[in-house]
Amino acid sequence: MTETLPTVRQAQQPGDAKPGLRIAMIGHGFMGAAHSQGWRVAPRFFDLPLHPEMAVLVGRTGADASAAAWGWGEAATDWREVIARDDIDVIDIVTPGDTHAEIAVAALAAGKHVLCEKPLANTVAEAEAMDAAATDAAARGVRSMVGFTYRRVPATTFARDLVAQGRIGEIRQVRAEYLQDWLTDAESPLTWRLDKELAGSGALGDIGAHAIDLTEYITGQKVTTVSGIIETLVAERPVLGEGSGLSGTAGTTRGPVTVDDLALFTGRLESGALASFEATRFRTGRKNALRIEISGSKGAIAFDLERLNELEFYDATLPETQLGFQRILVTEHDHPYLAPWWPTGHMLGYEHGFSHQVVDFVTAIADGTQPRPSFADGLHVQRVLDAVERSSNAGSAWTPTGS
Ligand code: SOE
Repeated sequence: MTETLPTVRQAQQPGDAKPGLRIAMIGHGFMGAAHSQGWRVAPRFFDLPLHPEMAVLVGRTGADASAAAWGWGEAATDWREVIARDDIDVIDIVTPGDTHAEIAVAALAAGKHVLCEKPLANTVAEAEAMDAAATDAAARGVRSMVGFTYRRVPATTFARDLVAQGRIGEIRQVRAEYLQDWLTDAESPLTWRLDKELAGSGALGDIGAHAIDLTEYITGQKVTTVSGIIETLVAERPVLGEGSGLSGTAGTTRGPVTVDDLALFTGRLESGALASFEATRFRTGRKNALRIEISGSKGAIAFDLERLNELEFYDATLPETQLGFQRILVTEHDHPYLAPWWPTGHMLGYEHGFSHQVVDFVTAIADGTQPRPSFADGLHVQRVLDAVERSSNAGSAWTPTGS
């Protein structure tokens, strides 16, 4: 069969009449690199209604080098000055969680659309303030979205579609886990993700938040009550010597780890179905395994981020002789987000979710609709995280999430 190649859209050419959308990104760690890739690549492959321009990269130190490397027009050091500029339309927040609320609330008040990395904030109170600011801004046509990027992996969106079409029937059980192992070495240093002041929580908020959001996204149901336990496995580590984030090196003195390393919890969905969750950065050998398995009355689906182009689907309505999980390669042009990419069978990777995130956010801005996940969705996840911590403190008591 002759394969029709997708039309690859070239970068915006002079004379292309699309209105511009000028972006300022605040922060330039690992997520800054990933978001930059999204902003740069999305308009080259997708026919966006507005043309994102990578205008300013903001960072207290070293932003010049990152801006040059990732293709931002200029670098700046003061986010308040950048938010006050008339030539900026969007603020993209990729800083540690302790600054999300202050930046987002200020940006929304200044009439800038805001994309904010997950988890939305470090506390429920901060997330509530952000949600209130977002509601107020929405009335003025200003949009906001939280960066739960794994919703934008074609296979997870396709899983959501199958569930919505009733292909697995009534949901009876969910197992969701996010497993990494980058902290198994007890001598790896105290980066900001191990500091409660900066990160809010540990594995729970960093990666457990993804497991919660993905469960709610695919099932279309919220987690209403939880029972959990969180634990710190290595209480002290070398302080940070050189570098930062995931690539920081160990210094000579030691300091306390103030966040959880492992979070185990069960939750009830709106329908009453039970879900089990696990978030750990200590699962030896698992590098980035965000896995979800959903069992229903008519079938089941299973996804693993380490094999992100695949979705397992079990159709229990087939004759017994044909039963079995089928492995669907989610690379067809008719699968979600895939039309403008490569010929059938040619895989996508981690970074494509960030382009899809840009597509959805920019489209919503142009259409004047509320993009999802909204700050209200982010606030809800924050309440689930908070309920897990409260449950753990109360000896794993069942604790309503309040949503
Ligand atoms: C580190 O644990 C991390 O980068 C998370 O912060 C991201 O949200 C996740 O996507 C990958 O792992």
